[in-house]
Amino acid sequence: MNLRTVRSRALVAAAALVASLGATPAAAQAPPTLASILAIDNEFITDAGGPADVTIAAGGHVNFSYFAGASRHNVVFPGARPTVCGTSEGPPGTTAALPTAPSPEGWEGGCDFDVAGTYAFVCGLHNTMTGSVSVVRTGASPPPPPADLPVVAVPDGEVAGGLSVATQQRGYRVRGTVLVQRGAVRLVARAFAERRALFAGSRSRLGVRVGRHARATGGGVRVAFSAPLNRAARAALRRNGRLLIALRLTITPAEGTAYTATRTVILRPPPAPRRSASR
Ligand SMILES: [Cu+2]
Repeated sequence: MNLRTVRSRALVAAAALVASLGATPAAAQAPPTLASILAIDNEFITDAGGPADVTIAAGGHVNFSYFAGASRHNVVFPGARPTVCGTSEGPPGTTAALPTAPSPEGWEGGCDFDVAGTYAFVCGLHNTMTGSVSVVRTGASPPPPPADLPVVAVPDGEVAGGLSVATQQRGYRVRGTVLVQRGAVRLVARAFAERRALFAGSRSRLGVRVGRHARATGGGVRVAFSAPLNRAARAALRRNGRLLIALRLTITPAEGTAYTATRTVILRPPPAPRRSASR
């Protein structure tokens, strides 16, 4: 396939992403929490077709993909490294890993960036293929912590347990509660949806992160979490009337092994405000 075809395919995909995610925010607005970088032969571009230098808010996520081409590419961070990349953050059954070696077309993955800074990346095969992710701390105050319920016990030897997530939920957030052992320091809830549910024309079942809630916790309590959906997921929910979410919860203790659990949630839009009062 020639370069022109590759580029036009990439740009069509990019246009779909942009359309779904909404316009690029003006300079005065808060940076986005999601960006996409596409590898084509042989350069990185943004989903809008520009140079692959993106700015996101701390805690944000960048998707990397190589949809179509005749070469091999990957993404290497020679300096500062993202907080986490790859399959460990995807729903079960997906293969959203960044390839460690330059790889042929058809891969897709992503990374979370929790720490402010500049993250340069380069293709492992083509040193002229470069880009960067600038991660900025936003002035926005974190969401108010949900009220903690009374102290409870967690199963012996476990960081957390008693995860409670309703299978069917309404609204633009994914909610749940979990018992957290004293000493646990960080809870991160991530919501994923299939790309095909989000973007018109996509048949990909790869998971795209559509929501996230991170909070510190001293543990010893039942802790609530509530991950708000991003714009693309809210639009998909309105459009389709339902959205299948894979909720992945990670609780990292001060020491020892992190607790992870995944639950599937069927989200429906919030009740219409002018519905009949009979309940
Ligand atoms: Cu390359």
